[in-house]
Amino acid sequence: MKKIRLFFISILIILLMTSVVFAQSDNIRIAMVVKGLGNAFFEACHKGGQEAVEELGGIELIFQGPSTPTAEGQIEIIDSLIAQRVDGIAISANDVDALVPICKRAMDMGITVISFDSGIAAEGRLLHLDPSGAEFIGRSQVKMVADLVDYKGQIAILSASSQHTNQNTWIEWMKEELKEPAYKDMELVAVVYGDDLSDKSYREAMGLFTSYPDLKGIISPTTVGIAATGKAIEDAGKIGEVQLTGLGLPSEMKQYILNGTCEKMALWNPIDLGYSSTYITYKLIKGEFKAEQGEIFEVGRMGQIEIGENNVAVMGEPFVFDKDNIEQFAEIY
Ligand code: RAM
Repeated sequence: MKKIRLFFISILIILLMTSVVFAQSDNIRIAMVVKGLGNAFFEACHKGGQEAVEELGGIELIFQGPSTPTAEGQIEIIDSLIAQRVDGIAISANDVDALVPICKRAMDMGITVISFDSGIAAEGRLLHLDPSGAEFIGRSQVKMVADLVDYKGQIAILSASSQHTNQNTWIEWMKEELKEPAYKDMELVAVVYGDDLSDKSYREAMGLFTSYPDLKGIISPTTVGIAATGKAIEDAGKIGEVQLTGLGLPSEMKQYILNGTCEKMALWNPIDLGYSSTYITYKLIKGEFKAEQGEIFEVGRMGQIEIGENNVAVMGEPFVFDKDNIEQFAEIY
């Protein structure tokens, strides 16, 4: 009797285990790999990814990132995602080249890889999704700071890491824009890197005040950097003396916009960015999108997106935030 019971229990366990395996294999597994954990910008991307999952169904979304934004940390994560045989990876990369070999390996294993936000070189991904045109972002950041400093004096850039593809591309365009005659009385005195870590960014901002006592403005094209710089300006008693602009999350910048530390700044909607990245990865896995230059695809609630040169797809123009609209946007992201 005992033996029969044991037999049935074992059969039950086996059945349960296989149903777990089957249940798992039904879902398409997509990993969103971000620059680093603890960055509210990427938490908003994650939220958008979950919205795509709810809409499309049958997806398990894995959200991962290293504790500090390094390429090494992301390589380790992708290595383990390959071992887990996920179906797709959407990555915001910490380095344009360093991630190419591991992403190539993932693609060789049949995993669909795209980059979003911060890209990897074309050989390492099927396509890259940019939230907004790089040239437009770079040039408009300079226009904003120029407006705030009356087109005169020293300015500096406080970026994320020196390896971050998105910030580096924007900075190249900022330098291009600064060549225009309108900026002849402005001087870019430094580009410093806070590595998308709050404390390092804060220290770099304080360092700028010491090294350049006449500094008039800072562009920080990173949500982590701009919030830390806002705090540094406040703590150093430099509100109104050093102007701040860049790319910031309304929820993190509200106080600095309202108290005049940062009169205006820009950003796109990170929820939409995460939604679109997950949506596109899913459709590529399903074979419904091909990732070919010139292809126009329907990305759910976002409408049509076209794949351009180098297989880069660009979403829309960023929003500009100031005292008039910051409170409304701070509620959303
Ligand atoms: C930070 C990250 C991200 C960038 C935003 C603007 O959160 O560096 O990659 O897109 O800022």
